[in-house]
Amino acid sequence: MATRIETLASILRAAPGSVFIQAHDVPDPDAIASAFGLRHLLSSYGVESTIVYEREFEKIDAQRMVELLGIELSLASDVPTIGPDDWAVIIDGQRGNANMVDLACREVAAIDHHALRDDAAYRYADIRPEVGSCAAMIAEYFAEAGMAPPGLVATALMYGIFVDTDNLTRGVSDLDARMFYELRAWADADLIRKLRGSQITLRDLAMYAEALGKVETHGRLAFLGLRDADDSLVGAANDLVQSVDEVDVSLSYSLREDGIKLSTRSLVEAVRADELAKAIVDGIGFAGGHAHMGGGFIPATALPPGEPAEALVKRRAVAYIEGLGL
Ligand SMILES: [Mn+2]
Repeated sequence: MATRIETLASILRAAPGSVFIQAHDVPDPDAIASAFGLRHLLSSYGVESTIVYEREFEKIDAQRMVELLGIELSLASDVPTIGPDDWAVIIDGQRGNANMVDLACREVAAIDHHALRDDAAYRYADIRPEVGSCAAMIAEYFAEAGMAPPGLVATALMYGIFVDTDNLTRGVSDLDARMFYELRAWADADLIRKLRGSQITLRDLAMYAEALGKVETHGRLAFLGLRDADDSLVGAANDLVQSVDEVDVSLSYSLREDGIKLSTRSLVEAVRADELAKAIVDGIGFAGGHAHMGGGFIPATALPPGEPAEALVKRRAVAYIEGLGL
């Protein structure tokens, strides 16, 4: 039986134009690592590809990862040749997601670990919502093909697993754990340690310091309000709130000119983080995620007049939690 990478490569060989690997907008370490690994795999099977993404990464570890591991990737807007003859593999996301810009090429394949969208069809789809990281799926492609990943690829994949599973504590599947273990043989532990040492910048730290003093709680639900924080910082700050002993479910949000960005986390089975995010944005925004982590956005233009945005998201979060009988 053909391995996954053989199947994908044989489909892509028929591309009339170039092959692109598209990571989601504002790519995170898992998306970057997965694209990096897939590019190497495809190249070994005679398919050359270019990694593209939309909207620059925000967190410093993603930027350091690209620099330290020598990962080549381009902003889609810097690749003006993308056209209908080109084919793309979407990685760590799916066509139609709010964080996946629609490029001019044809999206023929998707490799992802988020919930399956039923509105897209591909020639090749490997979508496994039960896996904690896309990087573990790509690591498995190497294992299945009997290939040892190059050291830098293994390092990237290991870091991707690390970040998406919050240090192997969130949504970890057997595959994540097994691949993490296998990658240890080739990954560079010093580089992983360096990346761990570049989580936030001094500017981020100042923003955290200000916001953390103002965390509010409602029972075991906590709120953290930020101003003009970018998407990844909202999530990272929320992880910190989630680590507080008295907090089971946390909502962090950032008020921005274009709207309000949300991040949700849950430690308890009774509350799904993605459902909480969807309940907050219901009818006025979009949201998604997993059982333990979610996110969403309400555009400023959709915010109903008469109620401050902060009050609205808190009120809706409390109503949702209370509606669950908690
Ligand atoms: Mn991911």
